[in-house]
Amino acid sequence: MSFTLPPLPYAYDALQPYMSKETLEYHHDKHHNAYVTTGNNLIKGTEFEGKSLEDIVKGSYGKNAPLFNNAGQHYNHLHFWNWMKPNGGGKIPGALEKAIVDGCGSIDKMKEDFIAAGVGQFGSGWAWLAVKDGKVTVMKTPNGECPLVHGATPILGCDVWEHSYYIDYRNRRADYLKAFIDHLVNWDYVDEMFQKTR
Ligand code: MN3
Repeated sequence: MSFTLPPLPYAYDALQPYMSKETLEYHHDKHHNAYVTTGNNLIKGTEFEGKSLEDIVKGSYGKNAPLFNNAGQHYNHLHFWNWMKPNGGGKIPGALEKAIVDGCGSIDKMKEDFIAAGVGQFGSGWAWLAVKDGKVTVMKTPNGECPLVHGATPILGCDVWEHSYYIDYRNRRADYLKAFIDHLVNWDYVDEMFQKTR
């Protein structure tokens, strides 16, 4: 199975004013596309050809850094586009909301910790909500890593590489994360991933 770049699930201008058309054009068409193309070149002739994306991410971690970086970022971005939607944020489905309150203390505390994780990730990386040992928890990872390689299952991630926010927010990463969690998150997709962990 080779990697392919699906189209965005909404129009390039659909996330304005929180994420611009220009950001999505660069981020999806250039950055994500480069992970797909490079990943496809790197996987040729390796033991990972024909495996599922999740198995490639987990199997290449710590063994084949160039392949892991590109496969990991392909996995992260496939979900990232779906973790957002126009008029996002808002109501969190009931069972997921309860699990977040159980794991993180409250919805407000989860948002505060999620933003702090993204701001506190030195350099490039991701902020996450993940399910670990049955509990919803906030995590952060560097570069192309995701919770899958740390014994957890991601249910929400926010890309804090500068390419994700610098056009719209310049150096204000905290403002970007706040806009993401309050106005962009597609909680139905988060819930879909959460339900698969149950
Ligand atoms: Mn990115």
